[in-house]
Amino acid sequence: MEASWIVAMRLFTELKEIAPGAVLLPGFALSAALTLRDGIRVIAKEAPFRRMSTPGGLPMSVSMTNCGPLGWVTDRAGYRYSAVDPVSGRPWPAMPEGFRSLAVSAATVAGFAEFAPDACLINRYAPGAKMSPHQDKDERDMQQPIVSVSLGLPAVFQFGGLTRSETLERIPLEDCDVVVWGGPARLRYHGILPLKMGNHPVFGPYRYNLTFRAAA
Ligand code: MD6
Ligand code: FE
Repeated sequence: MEASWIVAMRLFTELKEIAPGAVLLPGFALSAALTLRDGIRVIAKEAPFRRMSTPGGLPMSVSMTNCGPLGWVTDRAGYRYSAVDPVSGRPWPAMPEGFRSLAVSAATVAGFAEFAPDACLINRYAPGAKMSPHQDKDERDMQQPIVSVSLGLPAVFQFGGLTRSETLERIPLEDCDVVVWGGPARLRYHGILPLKMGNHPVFGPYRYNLTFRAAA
């Protein structure tokens, strides 16, 4: 991205530091919301949302699909990235250019100019769905950040330390908020509290979360 464009983007972007290496960009995805909704619809036709099982065999409460060269999957064999959708046996749908450019812009304003995502996990939360605290450590290059886009219903993000025992801070995430995290924050524990019921004018009774990663 051109240097003058990055300077201009920084001027107009609200940036809140959550922790060293982790920033919240409130409303950063607002201008892309309809593009993202339409993209999710197309992707879900090809690779439907499904509740995957943890290695322990329990179904996750969050429904998931992926787009891009690699997709995050879990089953009895463990957590990993796969180039094919295990349901269809075909490659994951391509990552729409509007998805990729949003993620790269967010990473760039947050100070990670070299972000090159090859995976986009799409999480869908219905009321009651949650994500227990975990670390994201299935990616090969821990120097690259993760870009996380929240869409639809609001949620409470839990944000901890580098060990499971540290207390979790609660950060409210609204529709179109983007969180970028990397560097010293990359391996912090985090989760999502059970989603409250609601209805969003664009996304209906769900919260969607797109997490972009450089997995390979
Ligand atoms: C979610 N997000 O927001 C779940 N992981 O629904 C994550 O697990 C996550 O938001 C790594 C980095 C950012 C995230
Ligand atoms: Fe995560």
